[in-house]
Amino acid sequence: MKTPSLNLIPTSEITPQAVFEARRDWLRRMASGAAGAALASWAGREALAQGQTQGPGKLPKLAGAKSAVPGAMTLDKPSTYQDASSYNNFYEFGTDKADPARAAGTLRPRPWSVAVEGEVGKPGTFDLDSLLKLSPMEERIYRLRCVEGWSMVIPWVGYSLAELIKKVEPTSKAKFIEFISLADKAQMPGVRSGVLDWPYVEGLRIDEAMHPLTLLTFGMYGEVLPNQNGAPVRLVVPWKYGFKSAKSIVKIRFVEKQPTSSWTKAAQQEYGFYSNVNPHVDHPRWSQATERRIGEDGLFTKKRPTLMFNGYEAQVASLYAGMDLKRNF
Ligand SMILES: Nc1nc2c(c(=O)[nH]1)N[C@H]1C(S)=C(S)[C@@H](COP(=O)(O)O)O[C@H]1N2
Ligand SMILES: [Mo]
Repeated sequence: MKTPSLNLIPTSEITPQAVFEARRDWLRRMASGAAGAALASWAGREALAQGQTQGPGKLPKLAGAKSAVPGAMTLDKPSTYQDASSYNNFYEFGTDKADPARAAGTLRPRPWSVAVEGEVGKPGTFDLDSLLKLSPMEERIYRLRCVEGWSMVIPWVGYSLAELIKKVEPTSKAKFIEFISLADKAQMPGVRSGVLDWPYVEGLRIDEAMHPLTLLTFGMYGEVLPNQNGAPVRLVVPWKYGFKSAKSIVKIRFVEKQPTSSWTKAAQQEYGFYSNVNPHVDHPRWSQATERRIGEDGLFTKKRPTLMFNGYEAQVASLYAGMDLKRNF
């Protein structure tokens, strides 16, 4: 099998169509090579959708794409690839929504590895290829709801983080997991600024991390992640505000004590540890009752009501039984 030659050419120097073709080709080669078993179901779905899949910038048709996880799909119309890859939060590349798409071409998503350490029986470093092969890929159409009040619907590709967690055998002391993003000034111009305490750190309770909806994510719209969306591997935790979904992860640390995230460090009263999407708990400076769906903007477009747990209440509410979600915001 040939080594995937992903992103050898800077994205800025080739047309989006060429990028798309290169990624499609990469996927095809992955599916037929050593990683075939791992990617078979992903490629199968891609084949199912063939003839309907449109390139970046077009609405993908996802008929036939099903996730094995109950409740993982939303019936909402997916956002366009163009919106999902050009309106981003990735402070390592600047604080403006347009910055990541413009600046993230300097991120090198290969070679890449993720260190797993702390309270586990089998710590170690996983290179990207071994992570890709760890479990079959699934497509999951999740809403992503930002704390700032906008949302998108994105067909992500990955597998439940639980698959990796089981492999490394957490000890009885592993109560929380910390997710640490790359912080490399050479690749990420925003890391030179003091806007956040780098590296970007997020955390989940172990049962939240083990929940089947929590997706270790490698792709979107049937392709590998574009740099600005957190290449080559990120988290997507669909019932929490977007910032809980750490991008470009290099370290996963199992710990006994609740970690402090970069956002909590930046403003403790505004960003709590749980950060579950909750229309009844306002951000100190704005309401969280409604949201603006990116791509539906217009002067007279009505905002959408924000749903409890971002619409995943049936799947995740039991994780918080008996907890005061106003206090544990
Ligand atoms: N490393 C890192 N991860 C991050 C962020 C960031 O700035 N740095 N922003 C978060 C926020 S606030 C949101 S809303 C989502 C945005 O993901 P998207 O750009 O793929 O929509 O990524 C999250 N993950
Ligand atoms: Mo966000």
